[in-house]
Amino acid sequence: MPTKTFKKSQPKANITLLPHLGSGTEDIIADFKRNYSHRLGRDQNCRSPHYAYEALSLTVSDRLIERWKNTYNAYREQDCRRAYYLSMEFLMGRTLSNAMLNLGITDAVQKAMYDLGLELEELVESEPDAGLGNGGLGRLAACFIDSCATLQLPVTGYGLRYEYGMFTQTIANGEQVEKPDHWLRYGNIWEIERSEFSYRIKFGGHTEKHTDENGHTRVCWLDTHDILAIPYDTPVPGYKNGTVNTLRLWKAAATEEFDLQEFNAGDYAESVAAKNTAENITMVLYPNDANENGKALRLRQQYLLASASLQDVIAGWIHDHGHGRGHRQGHDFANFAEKNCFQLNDTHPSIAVAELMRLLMDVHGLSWDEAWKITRNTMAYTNHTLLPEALERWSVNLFKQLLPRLIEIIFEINAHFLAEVSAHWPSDNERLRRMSLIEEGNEQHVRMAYLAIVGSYSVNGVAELHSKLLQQGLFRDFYELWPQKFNNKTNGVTPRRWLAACNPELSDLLTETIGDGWVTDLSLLQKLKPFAEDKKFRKRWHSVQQSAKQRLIDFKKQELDVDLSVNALFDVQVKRIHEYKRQLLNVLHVIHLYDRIKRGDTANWTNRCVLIGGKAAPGYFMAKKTIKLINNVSAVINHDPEIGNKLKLVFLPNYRVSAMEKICPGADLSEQISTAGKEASGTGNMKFMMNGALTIGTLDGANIEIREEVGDDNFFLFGLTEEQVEELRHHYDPVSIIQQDEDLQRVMMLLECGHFNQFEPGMFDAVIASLKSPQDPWMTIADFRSFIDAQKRVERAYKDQDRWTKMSILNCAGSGKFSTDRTINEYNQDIWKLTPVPIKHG
Ligand code: 26Q
Repeated sequence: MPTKTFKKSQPKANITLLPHLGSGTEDIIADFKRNYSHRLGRDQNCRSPHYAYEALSLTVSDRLIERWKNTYNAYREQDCRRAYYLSMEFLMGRTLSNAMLNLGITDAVQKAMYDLGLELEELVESEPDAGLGNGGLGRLAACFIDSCATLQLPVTGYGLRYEYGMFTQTIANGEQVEKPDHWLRYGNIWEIERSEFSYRIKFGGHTEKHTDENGHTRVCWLDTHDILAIPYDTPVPGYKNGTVNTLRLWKAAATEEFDLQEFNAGDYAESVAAKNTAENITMVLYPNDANENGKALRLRQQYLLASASLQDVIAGWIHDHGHGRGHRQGHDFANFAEKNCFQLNDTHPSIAVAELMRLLMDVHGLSWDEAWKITRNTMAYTNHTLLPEALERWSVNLFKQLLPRLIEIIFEINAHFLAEVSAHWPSDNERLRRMSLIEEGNEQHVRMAYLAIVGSYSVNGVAELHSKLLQQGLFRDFYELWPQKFNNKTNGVTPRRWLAACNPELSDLLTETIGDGWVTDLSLLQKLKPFAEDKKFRKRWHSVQQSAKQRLIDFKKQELDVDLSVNALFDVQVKRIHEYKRQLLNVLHVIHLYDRIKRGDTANWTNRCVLIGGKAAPGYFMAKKTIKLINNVSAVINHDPEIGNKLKLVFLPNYRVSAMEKICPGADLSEQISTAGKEASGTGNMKFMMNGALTIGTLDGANIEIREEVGDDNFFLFGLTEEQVEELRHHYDPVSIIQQDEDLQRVMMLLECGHFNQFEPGMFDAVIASLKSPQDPWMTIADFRSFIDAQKRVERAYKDQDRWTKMSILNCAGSGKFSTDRTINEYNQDIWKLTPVPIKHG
């Protein structure tokens, strides 16, 4: 382990002066060549584009690092208030093209590579995705840190450096097969290991009370099995502004005495195996996008993230503010809450509430009251789900074994909290039971969302409807107690990745038409509105859209054995496979269209190509069945000559960030069809809208706000409202709905007679049963008719290509609200209260 500083006696080595690296084509060519031959040791005989990718990435990375240092120094010098985004997931995708865009060197690099006889596109494509997240929540974290850097806010992302990211999905016989994603196999040139900032993380052991020299009771956590958290830093560049923020990801490692203990016990093999247990902690991302409860390894991961990140912030604090020596321990934390805040990305890092208490009291000697005041003024919690079954609960017994000191603190927080509740609602025992951080029952559980709410000064949902429903439903008691804590922050996506980088042709057209200000002020897209009436402009828009569709077809050509035509309506649903997202409703519609073609009902037909993609959690039975159904229906439809170009159904395997970058520019129609009241926000909906797709959707999550922005005429609305869904629950009768709808009856008949599983009897029984169950929480059948009617409106609109194009322009023009720049400005104004830090740059 490298020591933290040079020996005091040594003079400061003069090794920190950085030469400024030029960004012209010639500079890039020279550095590329040097990196390729000297650092990587490759020559013209090397066939793999991977090393050219690495040489270029090193070249680009070197240009980030000088700005990175400047940013780091500026934050330290100005002693500014800072925020930390704590997240178990950062779904970053690829880095190279984003870094080039934000440095403003894409054109120079393109030319440099051309001069070298290389295809930039090919190098970019050889970068693996950093898939350290499941879906929406992880990608939101990535978009957020991009916007923080662009807005020049001093925000650091803290997460875990999983050795294996989100699994790779392949399809065999129509079914999902998971392959491990060893994304670090060929190294990761973007990260820098900083072992000098490693911390010890305790697990197990027991606690003891003792009285210190000042007569205060102190708790010691003893006989622990420690592991080491080692940080790896990745630069996060702002858009052409000199700011480079940091994403710091922790890797678990064995401590030195870990080896020694076992070694002294004489068993070398045991020793190496034990080392593995430590290093396993950050081995793999849990591939569930809803709660899979109870796994000890997951709790270890969460605690590692919380503890290492808090220790890191506190160490930095003491380093910069630790001049209060001579005072009683703890004095130095007087301004800590003024200068620091932590945003918790869902409850996953919420053990941070108890860990900050522990560090402040047990390590730094603060009293309970002092520590609690700081904690409650530094933590802020974002919720991402309305499904009660997805709220995290951890067994108290597991906590006692793994984190005995933390469960003590949680119980004490609960005691103080329940006293507060009692004072507010005297002798309301039912309320105390409901609000307790500890759920009683056969086994006690910690309600992590409640811990997060109690320990935070801000609690937010991620779309207006979602935030409203949290206040009226899931967190109602807490809202009654502390209404001022609750707020909404509607999600967004970064327009750099999700428009400027992924759709260069559309970007050029936008910039030519309204200037380039939209890249950092997306509300300027409003200026496009008048152009919707301009026939020449519409023609250009249409041709840009068509060429994006062609690029999508070309990208998928090798993989898929279907012929797709740019003249068909591209109808796309890509997202995690989940019952509440209702991919099944989409399939019912496809089967209905198939049935119409088969019975000759094809007057005025609109050719349609339905693309569905997404991963199922490996243990989620119904989600896996849904994938199988999509693939089986697809096989029947796509191989039927009678169907031809009228209808195609394609399952897009291994949906991920880099796939979405090709998919969203090529979509005509975006499917956002969740059961109303179930999708917290959605963010794919925003990416599609920004790229000119029209939405067919329910009044759910951010769809509501999308419709508000673009107007009812430019949005295909269908389905029950959240209130209607809740009302219908009492008397939902899908079987009678089916009986009363001939089209639906025929669709169900095709499913039930095994038309799509001729040699696989019973394959879809569970799917059929769930659709027909009066208990079906997702009420797919209830929205069938309304969905079919909305799809007919889609077809009519698409027939009139000019009208469609107009609507497409207006969708893009209305998407300004959904930039994470707007979202982050709101977080900053209402919660973080940071001042932007300008960075000098050349
Ligand atoms: C929890 C415990 C154990 C293992 C895994 C998990 C886990 C992991 C990921 C639970 C949930 C998630 C991810 C949730 C998620 O992505 N939610 C989505 O967040 C988006 C961003 O706010 C919203 O737009 C979506 O509506 C919401 O579903």
